[in-house]
Amino acid sequence: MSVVGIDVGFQNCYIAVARSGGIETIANEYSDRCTPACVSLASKNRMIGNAAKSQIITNFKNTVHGFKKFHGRAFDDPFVQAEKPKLPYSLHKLANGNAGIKVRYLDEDKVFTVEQITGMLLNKLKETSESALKKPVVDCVISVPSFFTDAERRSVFDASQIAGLNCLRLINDTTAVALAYGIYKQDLPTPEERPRNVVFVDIGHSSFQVSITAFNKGKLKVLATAFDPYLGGRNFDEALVDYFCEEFKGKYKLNVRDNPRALLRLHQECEKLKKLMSANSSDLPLNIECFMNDIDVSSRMNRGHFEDMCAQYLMRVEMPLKAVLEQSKLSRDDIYAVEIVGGATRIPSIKERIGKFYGKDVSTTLNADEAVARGCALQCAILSPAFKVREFSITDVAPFPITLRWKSPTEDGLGECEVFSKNHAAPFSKVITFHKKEPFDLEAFYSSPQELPYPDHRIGCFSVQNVVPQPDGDSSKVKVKVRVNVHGIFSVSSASLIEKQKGEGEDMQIDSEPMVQNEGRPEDQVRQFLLQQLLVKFGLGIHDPQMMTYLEGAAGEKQDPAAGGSKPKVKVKSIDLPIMASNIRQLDSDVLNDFVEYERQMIIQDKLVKESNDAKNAVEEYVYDLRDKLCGIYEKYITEDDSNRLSLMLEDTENWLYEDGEDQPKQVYEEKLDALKRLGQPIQDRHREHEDRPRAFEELGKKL
Ligand code: ATP
Ligand code: K
Ligand code: MG
Repeated sequence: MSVVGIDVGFQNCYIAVARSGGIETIANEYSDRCTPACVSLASKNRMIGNAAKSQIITNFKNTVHGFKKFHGRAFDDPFVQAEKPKLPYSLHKLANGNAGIKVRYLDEDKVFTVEQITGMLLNKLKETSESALKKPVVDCVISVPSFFTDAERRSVFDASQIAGLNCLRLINDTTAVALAYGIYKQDLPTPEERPRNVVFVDIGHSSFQVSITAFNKGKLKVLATAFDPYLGGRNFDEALVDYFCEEFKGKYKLNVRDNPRALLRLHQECEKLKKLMSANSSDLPLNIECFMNDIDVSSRMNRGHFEDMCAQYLMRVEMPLKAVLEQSKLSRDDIYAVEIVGGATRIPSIKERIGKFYGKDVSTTLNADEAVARGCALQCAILSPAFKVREFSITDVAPFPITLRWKSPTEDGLGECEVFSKNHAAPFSKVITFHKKEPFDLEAFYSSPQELPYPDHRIGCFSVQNVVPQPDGDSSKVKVKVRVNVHGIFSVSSASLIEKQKGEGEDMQIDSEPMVQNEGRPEDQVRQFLLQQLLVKFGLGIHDPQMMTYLEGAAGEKQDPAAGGSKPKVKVKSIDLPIMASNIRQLDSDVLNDFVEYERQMIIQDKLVKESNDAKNAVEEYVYDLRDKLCGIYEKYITEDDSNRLSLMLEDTENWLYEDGEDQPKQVYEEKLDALKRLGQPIQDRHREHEDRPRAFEELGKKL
C-alpha cells in the first residue's frame, strides 16, 4: 500500500510520499516538485499541471486556474460573483445552483463542476506519485484550508473520489504543518510537563491561516485557529496589475483590461516582479515586449512604493495573529516559536509584521513550500496499517460552533443545542439523548453566521426515523450520535432507540432538552473511519445513511456511559434507527458515479492522444535520422538508385506528416514506421555487419 500526501494549493500543488528512507517530496515529469493547479481543455485532450500552465495565455478561455475556492459554492455566492469578472474562462450556473466551469473540450461546449476539475488535477498528481513509487496509488491524505466549511470539504472529498483516490483524511493545512514540525522533534516536553506552544502561519496565494498548537512527546493538540480567507499573495499581484494598468492607460493609451491575453501576461510579469522585490529593495524594471497593439511597455517599481500600494493588505496581517492568540488564552511569553510557511510569507514586510506581533524572530525551520504535503504524507503513514511510524496523536479543532435545532412539542416549538463549541476538539463524537414518540428532524447549522467565511450557515437536515412510543405509551429514549469526523465534516451519524424492559421503574422525562455526553477518545473516530473506508473498498457506498448507522453499530457503543454510574444497571435493548440526511451539499452517488466514469474516459482519451503523438514523433525522428545517415555513414551500403528512391520516400513521408498525417491514430504511424524500417533496416544491418567484422577479427585474434 502506498502512502501519499497531497497539498492542493490555490496556485501550487505538492506531493510527498513515504518510502523506507522517510518522507520525500517528489518531482513530476518536468523535474518540478511544484505542479501548478491548472487544467487546460483542448480539442483532442486535456493538459494538466505544467503543460496546462503553458496554455494560460494561448488558450485562455479553456485554461482553468484559481478554482480551489469555488468548492461547495453556489453560482450566486457573493465570493463567486466577485471572482467572475476577473476570470479568463466562463462560469456557468449548474442545475443545482452550483458554479460550473464552461469550456470548449473535444470541440464541444462543456460545463464541468469544480469537483471534476479538481478531480482532474488530483488524478494528475496521483499519476505523478504512481510513476515515482512505481505502484498504484489509492490511499492518500489531502490538505484543505482550516476555514473550509462542511460544503467545501464534502466537495473536495467528492473530487478525490472522482480521481479514484481513497482519501483517508482531509487535514487542515496548518495541522499538516504542525505534524511535519513535531513528529521528528526529540526534545518535546513529556506529557506531564507544560506543553510547547508553537504558532504556525501559512500564507499562500489565496489565503492566510494561523494556528497555535501545543506539543508534548507523542502528541499535538491544536488550541485555536484563525484566518483571513481572502488575503494571500494574489492580492499583492493584483495591486501591481492595477497600478500598471492605470499607468499604461496614460503612458501608452492602452486599455489592458479589454485584452485578456495582455492582462494575463501582465499578471505573470507582476508576480515575477513581486518575487524579485522580496530579495531586492532597489528600483526594479518591468519590461514587456510586444505587449499590446505591437507596443513594448516598460516601467519601474521598488519595494517601498510597493508596500505603500499594498498598505490595505499589510494592515490585515495582524488581525488573525491577534485572534488566534486571544482564542488560545495564551500570552506572548507562552509562545515557544513562530514558524512560517507558504509562499507569501517571503514578502519581507509580512514576515516582519508577524515577528513584531509575537515579539520574536520568525523561524523558517520547515520548507515553506513543501511542509504541508510532507505533513499530509506523515498523516497518511500514521493512518496506513502498512506503514510503521512513530505513534503521534493529533487533535485538531472545529473552528466554527455547530448547533442542532428540532421541533419540540412542549415549548414554543423549537428546541436548540450547541453540540460543538468554537475550537472544540475534532474529530469527536457525542451522544445526545432525546425523549420522543415519533420520528423527528434535526437541523444542523453553524451557530455564528457572522464569523463564517461562507454565505450559508446551514449544514443539513438529519431525520431520525422509525421512532415509536413505548408499549405503555411513554416517550422512548432515543440516543443520537453526532460527530465531526476526521475530515472535519459534521454528521448525525447514528441513532438508537432504547427499549424499556419490564420492571424498569425509571421516570422518563418528556423533555426535549438533550443530555450531552462526551463519548470516547478522538482516536476512536479514526478507527471507526478506517472501518468505514474498509467497507467502502468492499463496494458499500458511503453516501448511504443506512450504512452509516450500520457502521456505528459495528464500531461504537461498546458500553453505554448513561447506564453506568451509581444507579443500578438496568437491562436495556437498543434498536438502531435509520437516519435520512437531506440538504447535505455533496454530489448524489449516481452523479458521482457518472463523473468517475467520465474521468476514466477522459484518461483513456488523453492516453490515446499521447500514444498517437509519440508514434508520430517516432516516424518524424526516423525520417530525419535516416536522411542524415543516407548522406553519411550509410552511403557505402546502398546503391545510388536505391538511395534516391528512399530519399524521395522520406520526403513524401515528411510532407505527409504536415498534411494528411497531421492527426492520425497510433496504428497509422506505426504502419508508416514499419514500412520505412523495412527499407532502412537492411542498410543498417549491412552497416553494422561491416562495423562488427574487424572487431570480430580483433576478438578472435585476442583469443588465439
Ligand atoms: P493557498 O495556500 O492559498 O491555497 P498555495 O498553497 O498555492 O495557495 P503557496 O504556494 O504557498 O500558495 O504560495 C504562492 C504565493 O506565494 C504566490 O502568490 C507567490 O507569488 C508567492 N510567492 C512565492 N515566492 C515569493 C517570494 N519570493 N516573494 C513574494 N511572494 C512569493
Ligand atoms: K501549496
Ligand atoms: Mg497552501
